[in-house]
Amino acid sequence: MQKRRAKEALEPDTAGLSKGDLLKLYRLIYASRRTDDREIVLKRQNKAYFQINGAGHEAICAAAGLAARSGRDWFYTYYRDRALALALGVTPYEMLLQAVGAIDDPASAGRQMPAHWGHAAYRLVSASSPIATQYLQAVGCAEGIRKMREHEDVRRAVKGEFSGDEVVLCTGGDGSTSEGEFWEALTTACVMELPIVFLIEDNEYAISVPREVQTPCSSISKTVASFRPLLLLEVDGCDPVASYRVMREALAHARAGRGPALVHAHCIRPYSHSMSDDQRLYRPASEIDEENAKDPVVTFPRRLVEEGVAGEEEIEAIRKDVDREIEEAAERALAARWPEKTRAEAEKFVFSPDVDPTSSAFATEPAFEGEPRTMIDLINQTLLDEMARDARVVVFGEDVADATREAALAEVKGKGGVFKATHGLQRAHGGHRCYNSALAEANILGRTVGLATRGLKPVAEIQFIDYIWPAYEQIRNEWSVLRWRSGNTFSCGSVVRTTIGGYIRGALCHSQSGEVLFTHIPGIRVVYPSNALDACGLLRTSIRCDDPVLYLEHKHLYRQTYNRSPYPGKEFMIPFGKAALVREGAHVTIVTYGALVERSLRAAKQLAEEGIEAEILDLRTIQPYDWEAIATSATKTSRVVVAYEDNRSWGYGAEIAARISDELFRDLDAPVRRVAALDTFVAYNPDLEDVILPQVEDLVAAARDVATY
Ligand SMILES: Cc1ncc(C[n+]2csc(CCOP(=O)(O)OP(=O)(O)O)c2C)c(N)n1
Ligand SMILES: [Mg+2]
Repeated sequence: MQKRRAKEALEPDTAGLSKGDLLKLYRLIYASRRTDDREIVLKRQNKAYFQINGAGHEAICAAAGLAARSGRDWFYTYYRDRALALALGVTPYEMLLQAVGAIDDPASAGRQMPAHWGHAAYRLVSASSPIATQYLQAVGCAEGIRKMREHEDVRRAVKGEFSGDEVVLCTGGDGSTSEGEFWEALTTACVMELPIVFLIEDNEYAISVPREVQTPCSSISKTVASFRPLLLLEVDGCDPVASYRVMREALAHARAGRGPALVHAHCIRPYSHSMSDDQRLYRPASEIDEENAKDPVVTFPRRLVEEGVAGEEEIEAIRKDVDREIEEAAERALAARWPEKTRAEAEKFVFSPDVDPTSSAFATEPAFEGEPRTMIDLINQTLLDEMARDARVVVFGEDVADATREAALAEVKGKGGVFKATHGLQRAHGGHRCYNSALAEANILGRTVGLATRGLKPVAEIQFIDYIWPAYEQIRNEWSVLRWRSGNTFSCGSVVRTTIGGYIRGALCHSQSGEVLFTHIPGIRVVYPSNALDACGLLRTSIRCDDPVLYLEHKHLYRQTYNRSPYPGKEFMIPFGKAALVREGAHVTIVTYGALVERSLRAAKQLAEEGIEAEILDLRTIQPYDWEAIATSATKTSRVVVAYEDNRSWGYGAEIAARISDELFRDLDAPVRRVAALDTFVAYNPDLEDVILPQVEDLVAAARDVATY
């Protein structure tokens, strides 16, 4: 009788959760804490090499997992989300496999630290370590979902299951909201009214830095209150029932297509930031004690008993069962196989193991049609045709659309990019396939990753490489590495086109090169065509392969008459890593690419008048590059110049020259010489620009020196 009364009293507070659900919540909360505890022991025994805990975040995380739909919604998480991962279906055993670095770790196959959640079966997208990169990727994923919801062409083209009303849940800490990417993500989620829920787990600290340093009035929900349309909910994240109610409301809001939601959940951090941190060094004991009184591992079972939902013995039975499961999991994980200690294993999944853009499948014959056209024209035509062929292809970036306000299209010609590379794409394929992004480069890259993960094929544009740097975090730590770090369970094959290079009086912020800052990153293909025909064939390969491709378009080459070509047809492709021998010669090899190809040809003409015949190799793709062609030519001429437009020091030529001296030393009759820009910036004044960037006479002098050495 008493029990029933207690249950009735509980009724309004259970948010529709049954006893079974409530006990499940408790089990998740307890299992999360105990898995942390077991992992901490493993770390102390040096059997795990890193540990970061989810302590104090279990209630909101378990509730979020229960409110969402595992395997149908998409999840972008952060390291405190152990209880969320458990709720989605990841087992303690799988978590401990990651802790010990086992090959069967489903998140990363031994590549990632523990607590970097990932599981393809649950659409739990592989997490990286930068604290805010997930926000923009989640937005990209939600953007893909919205396109699939509203546009049949996209929906039909994207492979895999689409549940119609799937949504994205993206989590982060209070400190992470200080990063610009959080604000960029929130902005786009609201502007595009995306089906996404942001969950901010606020434990008031970012390692030792308290929230008053990070957030105006110390409250992220107050700070974002003016964002529209954003459903804003605040909750005690230590109360699993209240958390469930709020998460359910937020997810239902996004699911119904009413736009994004943000849940601000107040959590605690009883275990310090990580095992490398001791919060007693910067937090008074009284503050920690006060917080610990809210610990859901203690308060929730007490409440379940007090409110008559369960008896002590039921709670105890859950604890015992979880303890046993975790102990077994730890024993099995400790016996689990490691990855093979081989180079092959270490390099596996840097690129797609299934689609090889260097293969002959990407070597197709041209079927020329029409008059010769410029490089910019053929890039445009290739995009137009690839979009027609594959509705997964979406083009976005700054100013790429013809006109965002589609009503204007009837009256105007359309913008189509500051160089016109994307002109007419929106008109031909619709505003959902070619559209303007916010003026924010990290936003473009992060969304590219998310769109590609959801199965679309973004071909994004960064207007100038000079402005790509805010996106470098996404490029370096996310775009390049998603496949590798997830053990090939997630990937983001996509293309980022950007303009590069000088000789246009563009001064320092419209003339930069910097390509080595990308070729140096594993996992990215870097394409750098020197003429219209190659631009077409290589762009098609970039779109049809399954790797991240940085496609560099030299502004100076866009409209030169000397590099024009008739359109080679809708199936024309050039494989990556195959140089073009653009001139044969016996005396010296010039290895080059981009704008220096034509300059090298001019230099070769002058050299020929002196009796020096230069052989010129156009690399066409600089990652991968055609070592075989370089070695063949270098062995033939025994004399090599590497010419590139970027700053000379630590540049592309350094790597090529180093490899030539390493592997072909005996074949050389002269030192390898580099021709490159001065180690300064590109100046506006024409004379200064001429001095700074490599010129024909520099090439002539270097080739003559090497040829006559
Ligand atoms: C971009 C970036 N900068 C710094 C770090 C190092 N770091 C890891 S966690 C963390 C604090 C994050 O605080 P918060 O977002 O509040 O999450 P919490 O750890 O409190 O749950 C920092 C500075 C990082 N991982 N990424
Ligand atoms: Mg925090």
